[in-house]
Amino acid sequence: GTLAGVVEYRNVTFAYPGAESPVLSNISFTAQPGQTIAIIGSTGSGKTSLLSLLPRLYDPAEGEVLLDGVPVSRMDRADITRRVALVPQRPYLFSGTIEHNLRFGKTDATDQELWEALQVAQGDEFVRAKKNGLGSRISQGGTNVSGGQRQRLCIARALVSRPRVYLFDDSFSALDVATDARLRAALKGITADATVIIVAQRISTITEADQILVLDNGRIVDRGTHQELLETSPTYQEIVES
Ligand code: TTP
Ligand code: MG
Repeated sequence: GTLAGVVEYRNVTFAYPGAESPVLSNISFTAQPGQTIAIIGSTGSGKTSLLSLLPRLYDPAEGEVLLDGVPVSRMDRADITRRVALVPQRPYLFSGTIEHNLRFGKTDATDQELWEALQVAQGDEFVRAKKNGLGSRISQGGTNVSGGQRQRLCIARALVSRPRVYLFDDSFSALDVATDARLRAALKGITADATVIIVAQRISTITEADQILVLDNGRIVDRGTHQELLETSPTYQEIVES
């Protein structure tokens, strides 16, 4: 079959424009289709910055980010956007209907696809409860829905676009533990052959990840499964105990 959704960071070092010191140093990892890779680390450790390099919100100073073996620096952003969906840490909704927000990036999605995505994202109930359903209006910035609802709509939007690679930046932390667990269980089916990279705060969100990268001050200090890290990584143990 064709390779689709292989993500590779190769010795990536990155500093924000104008900044003196890098926020990411020598980052290397590979994520394969069918895998879930989790990134964990304290605030400011560089998790959001790391994700931002794949959709080319920024380009690294050194090293390469590759998608299916091709450096993303040689791909145009529209091509990357078709294959990679980023659910940002501060999910953004624009003024318009829920339907309009969900179809962003895949305008020809059917209503059934929208409802399926909402169901996986645990957002179907609150949308159905609204008088106008999918036609309900969202105000600029999504201020008329709660933080957790906004997150679920942004997750549903990513699902509607059917990417090869999903990037979830802390997308589950505004959800209660039970909703988080239901959402991830539903997500498993729909993302089974995609590549999933999850930034998380909560350990329970990532215990089943194929690989967990522990980020500290812009470096991957440890990597492994939950069980391996419990046995080998003092930094991970600290996070688990916190
Ligand atoms: P982040 O990559 O935002 O760190 P994080 O995502 O791990 O943190 P959190 O858990 O709070 O979400 O930031 C890493 C460093 O980069 C930090 O010193 C802030 C800096 N930074 C910028 O200078 N500009 C930016 O646009 C961002 C996102 C971060
Ligand atoms: Mg972040």
